[in-house]
Amino acid sequence: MSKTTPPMQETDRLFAQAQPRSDFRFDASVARVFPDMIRRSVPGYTTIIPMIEVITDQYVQPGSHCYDLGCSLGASTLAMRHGIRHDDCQLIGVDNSAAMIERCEHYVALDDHPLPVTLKCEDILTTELTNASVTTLNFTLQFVAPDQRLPLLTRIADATRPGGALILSEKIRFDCQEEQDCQTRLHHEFKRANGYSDLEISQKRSALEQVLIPETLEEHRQRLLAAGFDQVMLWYQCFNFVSMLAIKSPE
Ligand code: GEK
Repeated sequence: MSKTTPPMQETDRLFAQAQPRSDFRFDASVARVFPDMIRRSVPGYTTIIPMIEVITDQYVQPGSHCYDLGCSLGASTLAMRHGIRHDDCQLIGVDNSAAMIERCEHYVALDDHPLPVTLKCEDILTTELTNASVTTLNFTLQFVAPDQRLPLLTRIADATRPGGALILSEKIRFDCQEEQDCQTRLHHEFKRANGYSDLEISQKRSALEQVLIPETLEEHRQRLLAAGFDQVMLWYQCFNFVSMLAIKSPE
């Protein structure tokens, strides 16, 4: 693909045919259909993305770094870019899927905002984090092994300037079994309304079972505080999908 050719927008039919169970991976076939897949699978995604711009605008600081960790094709990265009004900021998108980063480069090139974007094909557990004002984990932490989540969030909090923020969006689970069942049913109805069949829903669910590990809102809240953030707010919820804002107090 040339710099100016937009990647083809394909419909997600990855789980439409019966297939042997295997763990979900962010490979080239997923990267090809990703915009369609995430929009039809994650309730609230199309609202959260533009709000990332609004939140970034509120917390970005001159001369700081902004990170999008698990940037995929750059939807959240570009939202951050449009919220950054200082030309001395650095915006860094990180993803360990080469297929995602390769396509992300095209989306970034097609976007008209002048702030440079650095894309890194790296593991967010080891990528360098310094001098941050705004960091985004938009549906990425859920794919990190649970025992690695506190060390990662602590590294982010340590790298965040006073007055800076972390936007954390996640699929969550509920302690109350009745609520868990109800919210899961509503999520599946959302997917059905977006054209996914029962077979697609159940095959995707089992592919994600060992890969996407959801936690409760309270587990997230407590861990963000333990990591070094001073305030945690829930700013969005749609069924079992939420977005939180974790803030480090100004000095
Ligand atoms: C969006 N934020 O469109 N290191 C680097 N990348 C990782 C790691 C890791 N350890 N684990 C997972 N990823 C995006 C959507 S998708 C969410 C984010 C979803 C990457 C993985 O390769 C994938 O691209 C992304 O995190 C999660 O706003 O698919 O539900």
